[in-house]
Amino acid sequence: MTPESSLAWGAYGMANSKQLSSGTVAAEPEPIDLDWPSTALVIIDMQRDFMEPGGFGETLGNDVSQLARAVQPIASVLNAARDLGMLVVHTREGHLPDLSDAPPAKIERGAPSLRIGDPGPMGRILIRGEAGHDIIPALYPLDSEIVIDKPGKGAFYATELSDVLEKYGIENLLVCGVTTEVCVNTTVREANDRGYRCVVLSDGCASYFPEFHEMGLKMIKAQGGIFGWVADSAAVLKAMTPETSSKSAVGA
Ligand code: C5J
Repeated sequence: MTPESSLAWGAYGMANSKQLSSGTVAAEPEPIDLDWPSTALVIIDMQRDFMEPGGFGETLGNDVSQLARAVQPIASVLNAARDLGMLVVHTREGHLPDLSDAPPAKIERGAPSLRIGDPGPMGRILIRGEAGHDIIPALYPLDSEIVIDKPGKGAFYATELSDVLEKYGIENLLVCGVTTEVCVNTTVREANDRGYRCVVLSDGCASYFPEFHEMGLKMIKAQGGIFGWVADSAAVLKAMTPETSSKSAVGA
């Protein structure tokens, strides 16, 4: 652990003798040992614009109810991460009100019922500061948590995420959110190329297309984990929780 990461652990954590410093996650394609002080929970785009009627996701013709299944698994892992004092990062996809960071090729794409920047029932579609751009109440960030605003699908593109992770000595990412095959997959691929070990929560991700969700997870864990590992929230919680894990405790 670098000095920065021990600082992060102290700053974010309420680590005590009952809390774990590491754990083994029963993941696919194989179990992975994670050191919690150098692991961040990254929650991708759990925004009203994707999750609720009237937002960007629905304007594209999607059934937004397909995404609701990811909320409870994410909430469970988020609570455990907060208890452990892990670094928590939330991301939001969206654009500046003047659309200067939105490529015309993105705005003009397809035939949505409303385009990015148009006024909708939750404010302008996919625009920073509008109600639809915000994170859903069930997963709302604490003031101490990091929120990364991103103009693209990947959380590293045109954001400060690399600097944040480096500052806190992060080497591993627990990744969840929506949608599995778009922003979660793009972010995991970007992270993998930057040297992070990514564990994707299978039930903490969702897609408007269940078959894309399945394939999106398969693509990550295939070929010996070509982009990372996949585990469900129960397996991750088991590794994070003192009562259920056999791993070492902080100070033990
Ligand atoms: C999409 C995302 N689906 N957060 N964004 O456009 O996956």
